[in-house]
Amino acid sequence: MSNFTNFSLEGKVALVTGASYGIGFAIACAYAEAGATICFNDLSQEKMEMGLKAYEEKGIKAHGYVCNVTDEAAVNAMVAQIEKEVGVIDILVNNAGIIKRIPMHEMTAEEFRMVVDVDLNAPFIVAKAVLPSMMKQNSGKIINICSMMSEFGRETVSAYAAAKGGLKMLTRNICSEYAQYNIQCNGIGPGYIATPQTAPLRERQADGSRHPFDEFICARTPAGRWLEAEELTGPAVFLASSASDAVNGHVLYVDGGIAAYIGKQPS
Ligand code: NAP
Ligand code: GCO
Repeated sequence: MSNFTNFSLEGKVALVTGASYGIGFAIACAYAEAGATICFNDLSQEKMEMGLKAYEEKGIKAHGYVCNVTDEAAVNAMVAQIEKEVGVIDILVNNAGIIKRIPMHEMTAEEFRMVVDVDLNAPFIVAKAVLPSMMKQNSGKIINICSMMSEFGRETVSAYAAAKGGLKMLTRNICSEYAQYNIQCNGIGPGYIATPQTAPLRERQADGSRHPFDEFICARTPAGRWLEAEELTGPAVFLASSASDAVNGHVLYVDGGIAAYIGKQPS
């Protein structure tokens, strides 16, 4: 089958975690456009219903679930319910994530554990829940949403960087252990995306000036701008489709060139 035409997700069932809005929502909408049936979860009934409405407004009949991805029993129950009422999950996107921006010497161990629980332990839990059916059908796609912090550190994000660095290695390990079942596990490493998660880094200052971090990121990104969630969707469809069956254990950085760039030189 030609790789140039097989980006279709027709007939596939996709689960995107934490996808009521933000990056997960954008990826799920693109998957629906490529032909997939969309399943997503959120932490609250309210946010999940908000998500369902947002999908409906785009003409997408999504299947929404309330599930905390750190709760293994709840995840297993959600996956079983999806398999019963929708079908075997062909594509998993581990998207749900949190960040806490606290200087490490001020961060409590509990705060560190909370971030690692959502950003690393949960991708393990959800991937483990979908693997048995993928192994049985001898096919599957697992995509972990990593980060520039899978490669770089910065002040105040010790827990997040540790988790996202671990997620890069979990991605490689799932590849190593499950490629024999025709399961591909890859990561997407977004650059700096304009979503609620980064809104505090873009807020206008009291005097109306740009946030210092906003200026920093635009200088650190060769594209000179924040990226949009929709700019992740082409790579996400590629990694979910048969066009990427020979791509495994890879983290695809969709970062506007950040990883290649030392930063804007003084003019
Ligand atoms: P976001 O706007 O904060 O959305 C995160 C989503 O995850 C929300 O729907 C949230 O639900 C959900 N979530 C959080 N904890 C959960 C849990 N325990 N169980 C279930 N759902 C949970 O984040 P985003 O910017 O779209 O980022 C999505 C992913 O991309 C994250 O993994 C993030 O680390 C990663 N990422 C983001 C950027 C960026 O620049 N934005 C760049 C690189 C990587 P609630 O709303 O109910 O809390
Ligand atoms: C931060 C940002 C980043 C982005 C993203 C970059 O505080 O540095 O939130 O961590 O979310 O992970 O790839």
